[in-house]
Amino acid sequence: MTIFTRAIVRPPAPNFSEGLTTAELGVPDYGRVQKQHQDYCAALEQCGLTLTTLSADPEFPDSTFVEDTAILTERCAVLTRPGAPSRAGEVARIKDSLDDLYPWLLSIMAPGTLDGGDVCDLGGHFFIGISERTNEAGARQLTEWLAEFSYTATFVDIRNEDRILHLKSGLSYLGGKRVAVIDALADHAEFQGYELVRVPAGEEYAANCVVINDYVLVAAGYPAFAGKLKELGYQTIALEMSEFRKMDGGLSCLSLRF
Ligand code: CIR
Repeated sequence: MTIFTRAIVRPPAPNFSEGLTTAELGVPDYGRVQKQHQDYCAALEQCGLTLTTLSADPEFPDSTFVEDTAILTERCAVLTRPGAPSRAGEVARIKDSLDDLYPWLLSIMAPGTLDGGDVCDLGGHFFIGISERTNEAGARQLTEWLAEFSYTATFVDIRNEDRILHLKSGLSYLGGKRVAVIDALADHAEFQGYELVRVPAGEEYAANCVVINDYVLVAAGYPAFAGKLKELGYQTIALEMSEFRKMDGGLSCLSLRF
């Protein structure tokens, strides 16, 4: 499993609630958003990560979801081209933070679109979700860039799964051959050969968990899934995510880890 040492985060701006959402769970409370983000950052530090904290950016209300703007690997980094027009400008804002870190900073170009939330790294093999945000051209470009660095990728078409925004809204890599997955995705042929840990019905939101070094970050309030992880021997850190969920965000979206 990759050892992570650093993460980039961007605190939510006061107009966070003006971002995109399909969730219909109400308007986020900014005080609670800030508290949940602070707790998230503290958890990343508990996992051993040193944080680069960018400034909140009210020009882009969704910009706290930094994961969507870049794909970071041990050998290269790829700037994305987000599928939502309102988020396109976020990429230029993250580029400065990555320029110094990655001699190989690549880009997804038009007509390709790709959101980081659709890209799951399983230790050198990548699942790329084809979604409302990530198109086949974007997925093909990423596959070609990754191949230059000896990584492989397969596509997972989630365009019929209207309950999830991104691939990683319904799936997470847990190390080895193990993948946490919601029932709606479990039958995809691409997952053959993997040990699937099913996320219990009713707890689908918890499928977006994040393995970082010795810990797994999980959303608080999903006890059956958290219990499964503990039975499998994982050390979990539960984080309240209610306000990010209102904007279709999950744990992985809030940082770029490397
Ligand atoms: C959006 O719709 O783009 C944001 N409100 C949520 C993005 C969540 N990102 C992710 O799952 N990687």
